[in-house]
Amino acid sequence: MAKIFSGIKPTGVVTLGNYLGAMKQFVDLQDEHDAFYCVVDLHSITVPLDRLELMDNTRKLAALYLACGLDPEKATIFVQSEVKAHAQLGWMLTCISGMGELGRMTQYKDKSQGGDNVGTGLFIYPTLMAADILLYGTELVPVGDDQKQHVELTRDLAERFNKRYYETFTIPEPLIQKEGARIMSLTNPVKKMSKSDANTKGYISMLDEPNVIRKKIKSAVTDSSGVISFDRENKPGISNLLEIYSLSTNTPLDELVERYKDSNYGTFKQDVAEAVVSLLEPIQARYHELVDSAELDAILDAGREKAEAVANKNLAKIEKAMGLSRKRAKVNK
Ligand code: ATP
Ligand code: LTN
Repeated sequence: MAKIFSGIKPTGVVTLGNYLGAMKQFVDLQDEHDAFYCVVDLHSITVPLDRLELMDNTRKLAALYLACGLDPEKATIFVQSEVKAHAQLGWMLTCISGMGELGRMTQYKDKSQGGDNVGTGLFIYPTLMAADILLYGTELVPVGDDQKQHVELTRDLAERFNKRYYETFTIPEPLIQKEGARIMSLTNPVKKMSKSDANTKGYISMLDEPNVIRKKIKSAVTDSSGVISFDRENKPGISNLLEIYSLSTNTPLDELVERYKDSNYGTFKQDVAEAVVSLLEPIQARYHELVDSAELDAILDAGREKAEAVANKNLAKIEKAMGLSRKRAKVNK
């Protein structure tokens, strides 16, 4: 069973892009792998956030993980800040990283654009992400396309550490699915669907009401050709809707293209909207049962214990490898 780690930030809403690009894959992978899924709250504080809002977001995201089908009997589900080893290893990896390589991260470049007052946390964010991954001996990291560069940096840091100290870390690989890796904005289909989009029409929240979903899809930007076909370059809007439809109903893309070849954008959009509503309704119902429940706390408490046991054991070895120990012991593998 390969070891898997992934995480989502509890920042604002969770979008359909997060679900189709990441969470859906988390669920599919939990049966056959040793999976750790984390609510990465320490990553959320890289930008200013109201404390009560962050607390609510953490619960909401954990409830959504479960509502989407993550099963605590199969996967370890926990909150990052509750396992202190993440911050500890994050610092250790920051110390072997370079300003140049961190400055080249596109997420940092995008998020720091135009601000004079860019937080240091935003800059060193990828070393904390590397710590999340490396702490568990992770082999595979299921993420959307935008995180590939961070996983590559994680690999570089792990290799550097292994060379400089002892052979300590497993070198992880990103696991990026072919479809759904990049769900685009509904208002600007050449930009990724993002929870940080100021225009709420650009994304579908996992908790949007059915009528809101219908309205957003109805007003999604397309093109004027009137032909329903998959061509990401020339027809980004329609291709994005086809991809959303395909993933929401587990129907192959070519089957949908064939089905709608003589149809029109109006009918097509209505059907996409109904597919998304049918996907999200049961998830939302389960979410509402869980979000304020004691069951959620019990699951996260158990998840923390399981994660902590693995993380602390591995951290002790990593600290020794780096020399963070009073005893001149050899690394015991
Ligand atoms: P932001 O939109 O603020 O940059 P984010 O949604 O990318 O945030 P996270 O919440 O941490 O950041 O993302 C969690 C996972 O969702 C990551 O694996 C990311 O690659 C994936 N993801 C996010 N947006 C999309 C998208 N539009 N399409 C596919 N996958 C996505
Ligand atoms: N950086 C990621 C979130 C994230 C993550 C991780 C993903 C933090 N730690 C570990 C996979 C593995 C993002 O911005 N989406």
